[in-house]
Amino acid sequence: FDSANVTVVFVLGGPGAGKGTQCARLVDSFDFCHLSAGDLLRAEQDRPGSDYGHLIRTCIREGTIVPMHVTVKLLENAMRAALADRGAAEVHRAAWAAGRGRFLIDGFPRKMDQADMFEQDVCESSLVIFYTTTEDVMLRRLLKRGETSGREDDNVESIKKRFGPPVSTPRSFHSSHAARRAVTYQEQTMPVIDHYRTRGKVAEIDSSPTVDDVHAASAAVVKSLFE
Ligand code: UP5
Ligand code: MG
Repeated sequence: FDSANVTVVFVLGGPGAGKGTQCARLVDSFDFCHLSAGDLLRAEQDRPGSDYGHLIRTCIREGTIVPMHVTVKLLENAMRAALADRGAAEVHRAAWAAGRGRFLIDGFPRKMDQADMFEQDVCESSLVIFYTTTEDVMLRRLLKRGETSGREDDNVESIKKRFGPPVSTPRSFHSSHAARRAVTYQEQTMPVIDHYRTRGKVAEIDSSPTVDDVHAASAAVVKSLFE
């Protein structure tokens, strides 16, 4: 993809931080195409004939990260489809009609190797929106969503695995348990944030307030990208 024609915004934050909710609002305000890596993986998992269904289901339940080539390919395909679809139902608006694709990539990259692969093979990102709140808030939101979501990972056990061990966990604990334990958000995703932070691309937004308030903060950041 030519970054001259495509704007990519990564949206990161812990499980239940509100990525999907905020992306939906940003789509309405800025004509983005919203691609959730988790949603694409769940769709691939359920696709009859997929070679990856079993692998994806296991990773999602265990809160581990699906091998990156699977996720990057799904994202790339979805981006191509959206660009080819320009002018059609979902992406009919001004920015796209003028030949510029705008993508919100939600829940990706969660690991440094994914970030490198995406930027090399697909496109550079312009901005990383990073939603932060406490694990308490995230846990409460996910358990509430779990009452109706049908998501296999909206249960206490999977949620804890998705959070990963706290950053303060002693090293000795990691070395004996890391191989078996899902070490996800804190250990793997934080280096991605740090990487983009040194490049001045991270907008950190507190996602504890109401959906409207978080949206206002998010819209202000995104607006500056297009001015
Ligand atoms: N809610 C949201 N905002 C609120 C607010 N301000 N006030 C009150 N309530 C609020 O929100 C969660 C719930 O909170 C909703 O009910 C919402 O109404 C409410 P949501 O917007 O859905 O949060 P989100 O951050 O999107 O949470 P999600 O559970 O989707 O985050 P995860 O990062 O855990 O899930 P994702 O789908 O991205 O990934 C799932 C799994 O896929 C991963 O664990 C991993 O196994 C796999 N994966 C990969 O392997 N590779 C990838 O690149 C991506 C995913
Ligand atoms: Mg989500």
